[in-house]
Amino acid sequence: MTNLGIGLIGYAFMGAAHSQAWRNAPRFFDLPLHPDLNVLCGRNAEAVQAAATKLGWTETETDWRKLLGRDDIQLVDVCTPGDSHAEIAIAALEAGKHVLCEKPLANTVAEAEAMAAAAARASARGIRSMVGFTYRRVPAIGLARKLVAEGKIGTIRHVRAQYLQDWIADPEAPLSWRLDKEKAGSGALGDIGAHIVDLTQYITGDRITEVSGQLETFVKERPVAAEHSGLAGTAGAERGPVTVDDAAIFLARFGEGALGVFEATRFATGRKNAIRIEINGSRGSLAFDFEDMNLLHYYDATEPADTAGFRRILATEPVHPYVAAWWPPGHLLGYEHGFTHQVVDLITAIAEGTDPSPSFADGLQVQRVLAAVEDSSASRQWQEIPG
Ligand code: SOE
Repeated sequence: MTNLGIGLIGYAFMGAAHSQAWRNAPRFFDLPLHPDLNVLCGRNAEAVQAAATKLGWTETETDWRKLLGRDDIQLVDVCTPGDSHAEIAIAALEAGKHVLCEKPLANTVAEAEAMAAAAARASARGIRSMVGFTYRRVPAIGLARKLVAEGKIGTIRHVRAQYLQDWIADPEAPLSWRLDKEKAGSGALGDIGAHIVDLTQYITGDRITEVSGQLETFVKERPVAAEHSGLAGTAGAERGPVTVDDAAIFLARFGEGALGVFEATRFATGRKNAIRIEINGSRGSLAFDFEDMNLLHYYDATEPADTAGFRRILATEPVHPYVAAWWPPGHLLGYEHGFTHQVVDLITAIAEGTDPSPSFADGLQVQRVLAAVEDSSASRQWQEIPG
């Protein structure tokens, strides 16, 4: 078996999740290439070394350009804030490295366009790229997509999607990079709204064509973080402005005629990581909530009225996507498994010489939807999604 040298940039929340995925993938899946956790990269030498020791990386670098110059790195995994995605990913692709880039693909449509163009050029040279819309790899989501593709719910009429968190509902929760437009591009819209845009399009196999949205920033100023990592931080004495949206809502039209209602917020008190998707079709419905992520609810409208009702499918059978590699039926998967499935699919595509999905072009299309929601909120007009 050939080895695939991995270089990961970033070691906070996403860096840890990706590290676990690279480590676990060959332990549970039969892979055509073996990922080697060669280099962890971050700017602070001491902190990156501590993270490397904890997360299982062999060496460290403090300059991502040096990482790109190394012969023992064939794949660069970008887990930095959005403001550096384009520069790093494009340079990595040009250096002949495969790239996995965290979502949203970029902070602006222009950056995402440049990344998609670089990915297309690299693909012609056999270099692969993927954007990390991890939730696609939840088995129940894969099952939902399959049922839609098989026509089990017929023609889709309604798409209802919410991504609900509450980690900044407290007005004294400190500023993190996720609340800084320069770093993150947008707030709830890009951080979590991007996931439900991708997921609903993935499940339905359809695309959003127009949107009408509203954004709101409820808490306009917060304590500057004395320390911050992942979603947690401690408040310092100074205060600073929140420059992104706290919540985003939008209506959408899909290409094949469905109507969509979307909501992304970090102020849904009591909702920790609820990704709720309900799809109603002419022959039935599907419903999913990530807070109960092993379940898919399926309603078959063709069943006799006296026994029809939502069926609760536990997507933990070996026939469900990815499940056979893990535990016996019913032994449940969690948040981290999606990251492992993501790298399994990426490694497989690299070995097979095919472009994995979601591609940078898919990431660009999501970026266009996000930008259209922002434009709509500013103009108070419906906005079409170009392309
Ligand atoms: C924070 O809102 C966050 O970590 C997102 O950035 C991730 O994409 C999501 O998976 C969980 O929540």
